Amino acid sequence: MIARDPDELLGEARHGSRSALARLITYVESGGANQRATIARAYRAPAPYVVGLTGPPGAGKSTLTDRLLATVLAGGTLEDEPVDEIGVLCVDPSSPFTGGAILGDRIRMQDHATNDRVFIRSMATRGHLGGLALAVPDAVRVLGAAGFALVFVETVGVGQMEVDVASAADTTVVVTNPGWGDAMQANKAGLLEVADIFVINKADRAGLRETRRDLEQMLDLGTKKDPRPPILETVATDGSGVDALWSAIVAHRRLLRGDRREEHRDTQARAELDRVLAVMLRARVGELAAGRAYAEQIARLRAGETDPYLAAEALLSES
Ligand SMILES: Nc1nc2c(ncn2[C@@H]2O[C@H](COP(=O)(O)OP(=O)(O)O)[C@@H](O)[C@H]2O)c(=O)[nH]1
Ligand SMILES: [Mg+2]
Repeated sequence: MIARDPDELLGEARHGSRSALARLITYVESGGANQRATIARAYRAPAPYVVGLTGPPGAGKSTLTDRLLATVLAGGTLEDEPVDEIGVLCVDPSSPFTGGAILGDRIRMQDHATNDRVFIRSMATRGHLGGLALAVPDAVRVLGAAGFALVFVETVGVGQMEVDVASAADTTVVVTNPGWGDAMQANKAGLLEVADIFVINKADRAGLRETRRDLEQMLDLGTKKDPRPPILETVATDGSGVDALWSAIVAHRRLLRGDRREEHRDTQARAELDRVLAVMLRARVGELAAGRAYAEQIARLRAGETDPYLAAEALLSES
């Protein structure tokens, strides 16, 4: 029987218990007293270094992650720090059955899913107020508290979620494929906001040059990132370009741990607080909407006696 107390579980997780670690992540996903106790401990431990891989379904994120795992496991260090254990969190809302997502990712990551230095977990994306995968940043911190120095987060890029998840990542890799110029144009603002590194995976396919040109153009016109995100080419299925990708990731990390250290910590702390504030405020809206004062304001709006701005101010000032 596993201990249920978060402190005890964390102690066990630090000593390598995967079931304790899995239980703690379930706590941060599911709410309640254990969630808060787990989170309270997790955020007091140093955060791991987080590499986010985001992109559409089928872009090759899992295959790339698997290759990157192999690279890190073979090297064993993250420049200055040894990497004993690596976490992988997968967020795939396009899969209606979490079970299916787990199975799919496990099959793709078969080489490493059974490696005892790798912990792979599929995160639920539903059940949180508006916040898809809200628990991902918290789960990342649980992994950090359990002693993981490096975590990969794989997420399907869809609008706000990719931005949310990127805010939990130190280095965000946007994975595209040849022929996706139009799809990228449609989501240009989101991509430019999150990408530290672009990867054109499936570089063995036609349309590589056009896609690179489209990406370069997009960066020419719109990037605010400094340094400009590099555009790399990979073939995840045979490993081509993966070492160069890892080098680019490490170079970005070096920047964050060096000159940008304070700025990066500030940005991350703000992202963490804003994320939780937004959720709490949304919950507050729900509470207000269930109240009597809200029903009164609705009646007044229907009767043409007020406007939504006045009504909202009235509700907020009463609460
Ligand atoms: N031709 C080619 N196929 C790839 C490459 N990378 C991944 N794939 C295939 O694309 C499919 C989707 O890959 P997967 O890693 O599951 O994508 P994800 O949904 O982004 O995680 C799989 O069948 C992979 O074998 C690549 O570089 N070239
Ligand atoms: Mg995948």
